[in-house]
Amino acid sequence: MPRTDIIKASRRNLLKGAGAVAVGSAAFGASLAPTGVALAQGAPAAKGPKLLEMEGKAKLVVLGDKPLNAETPAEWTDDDVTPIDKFFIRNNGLVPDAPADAKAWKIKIDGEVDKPMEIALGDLMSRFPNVSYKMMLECGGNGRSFFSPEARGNQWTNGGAGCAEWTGVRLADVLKAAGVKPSAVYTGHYGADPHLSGDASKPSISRGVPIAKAMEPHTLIVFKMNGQDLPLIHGAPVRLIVPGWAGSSSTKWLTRIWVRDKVHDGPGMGGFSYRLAKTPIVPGSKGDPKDTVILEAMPVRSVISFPADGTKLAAGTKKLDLRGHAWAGENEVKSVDISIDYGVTWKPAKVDAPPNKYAWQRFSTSLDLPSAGYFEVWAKATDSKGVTQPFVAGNWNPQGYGGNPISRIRVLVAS
Ligand SMILES: Nc1nc2c(c(=O)[nH]1)N[C@H]1C(S)=C(S)[C@@H](COP(=O)(O)O)O[C@H]1N2
Ligand SMILES: [Mo]
Repeated sequence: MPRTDIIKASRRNLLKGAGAVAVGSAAFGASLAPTGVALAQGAPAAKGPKLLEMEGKAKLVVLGDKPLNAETPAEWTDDDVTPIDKFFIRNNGLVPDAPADAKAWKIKIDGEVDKPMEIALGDLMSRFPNVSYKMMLECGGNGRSFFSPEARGNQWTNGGAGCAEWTGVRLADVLKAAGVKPSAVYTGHYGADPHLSGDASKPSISRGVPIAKAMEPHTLIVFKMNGQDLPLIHGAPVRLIVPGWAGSSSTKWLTRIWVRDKVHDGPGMGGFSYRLAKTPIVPGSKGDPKDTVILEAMPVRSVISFPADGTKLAAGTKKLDLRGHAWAGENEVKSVDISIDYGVTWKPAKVDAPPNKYAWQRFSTSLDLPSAGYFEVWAKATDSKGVTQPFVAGNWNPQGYGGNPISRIRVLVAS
């Protein structure tokens, strides 16, 4: 009943200043300085959004063109399995050409293994058991835009994450077939995407994971996404999915897994890349790469998928149905609490069990709205270790990892 219209509810439309119905973009924008009281999570109003125009993809919010990075608006995270067209895109280099013969695509396994091998994708698919799981892929920089002062990199809100159904073979099965030596410590992953400079000898990025994570039964070499052949932009014909961890080790266009006797040192492993401050540093300070540690599992996070930020509700509305998703890296989400009074009081939402480990979890509730007027709805997820989302992005670091403040939307009940 009560939900009349969405006042150009999406952040994109708010930013465009389109449709100043009842509550205009200016009214919202002005109250949302990072240090202000109202902390609802709109993107900075100064930067107009650019929307993705790509065949097979929805109009995602483009954060950068070269390399291409685009995020999923919160109101498009309502599906239990993120459709391919709504799934975020994160590239560090250029997109390689589609292979003429996907089954002939070769993957090399070498380094600390008894039997180094080069296996064609077609053989890999038939030789090892195929498994499917619904699992999160989340960019290490998801939430970066919530840091103050601004941290370097793509200004993701909460849209650098999605939960797709991935089909592939277990990396563990392939590594076991190659015979992992006791000296194995870490993996180093390589993809076929050319470096931005066009220099094909330079990997655009090459990250890896500790051997234990590589052997975890949900870490997959994947060739299908939501039951379809992997799309080129998501790594066709074959990629890694290292669920729950920073997405950067989920190498697209996979060509090689180098099993190493030490922590991998490819591009994206050093400096401040995908690293957190070992001890807290002064926000905005230069920092020292020596005082950082590798970002591994992603922290607990929630996103409100319904209603959209900026929704205007009809006069007399007393109830608001709210939905969203929450996830927590290696851990399960145990609770999600909702506040409509800036964190003074909290009400637990219903949280569904995940279909399998590493899938996001649905939360839902019905809220009582005490009056007409402006409300912020805040959602705070807590994981199985008791770790909860902070009110603000803390533990500032130069490239902005680990920003997971409670999620927020704004609604206006007409009077
Ligand atoms: N070869 C290759 N693999 C890559 C990347 C890349 O730039 N090149 N980006 C990584 C990063 S940082 C992320 S978050 C995910 C994004 O995957 P998606 O574009 O399918 O959403 O892919 C990872 N795999
Ligand atoms: Mo990423």
